[in-house]
Amino acid sequence: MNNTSNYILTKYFSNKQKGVALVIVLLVVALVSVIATDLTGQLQRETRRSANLFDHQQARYYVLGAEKFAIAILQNNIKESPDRDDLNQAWATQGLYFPVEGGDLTGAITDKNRCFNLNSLISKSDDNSYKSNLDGIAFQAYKRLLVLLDLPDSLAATLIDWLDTDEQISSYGGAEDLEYELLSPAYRAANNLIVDVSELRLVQGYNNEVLTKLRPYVCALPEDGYFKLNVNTLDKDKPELLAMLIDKMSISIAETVLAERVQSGYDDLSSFWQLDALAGIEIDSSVKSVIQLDSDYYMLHARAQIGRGHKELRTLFKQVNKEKVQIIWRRFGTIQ
Ligand SMILES: [Ca+2]
Repeated sequence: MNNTSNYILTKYFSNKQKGVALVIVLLVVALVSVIATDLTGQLQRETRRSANLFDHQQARYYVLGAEKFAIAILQNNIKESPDRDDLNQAWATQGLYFPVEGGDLTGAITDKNRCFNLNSLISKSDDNSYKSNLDGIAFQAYKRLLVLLDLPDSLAATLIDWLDTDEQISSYGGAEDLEYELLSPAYRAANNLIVDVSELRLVQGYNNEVLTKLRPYVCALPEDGYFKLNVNTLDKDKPELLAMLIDKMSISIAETVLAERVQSGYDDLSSFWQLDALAGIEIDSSVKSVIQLDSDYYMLHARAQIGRGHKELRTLFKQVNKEKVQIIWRRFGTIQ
């Protein structure tokens, strides 16, 4: 090979190496660009995620702040009015709205002595088992409530069996383990207190249609045998809760009784029982023991929206011995 050929070959390979190097550089630049873009995206996502978490955390603190505010209001209510609760008092103010930094906070307290406590259907006996009383006022009232809502009263029997400790069907239409074990998937009766009204979905006969009708009238307070209604706070649109107590009381009489109540409620029970609308109706002492002018249980529903974060809180309170306000349970989020 002569010198000229060597020169041409050297030049050829030198240019080829430069070309390969250029391609490699371009590839590296492209790769770095892709990595940089990805990192920027990740950083933006992380920044957004951190901001969302911060907003959620802020919203959580705000609803917990609302809970403290609710306790202070209820505590003050004990001091100012230990034996009487009505819708004119500060705790009953609905639709409170507080603009806060970065968003808003809303909250409302409702008393839970304006609904039928499902757990009143059973009582704990000396051997720590839960027993039902089919002759008791709670069972009789619940059966009447079902009928007033155009629901079958056999739903009272299935609920009693779901709650009571024994595995004996309480009355016609009841259901114990045997009925639930035949289902797919199979399960067993709780034989215990109901924690949330939504648990009724598991009880035989309580389908969506039943729950839609029943839910506004019932609650699940964590106390067996506890049946107490505050006539000063009963919803005027739910006369069934009054009519269910007395066999001879029609819905129209119950509506009249509730309509006559002024916003500040009754000062004493004797003036309530002496209402003209109740004249001629025999009131049993067991019914009188249910009707009260004060409440023990209250529910706070608070909601905070901060930026992209929001939090809902439901807290159940009890005024214990009219001395202090105790948190019974606290749930974040909406439970249906
Ligand atoms: Ca049972």
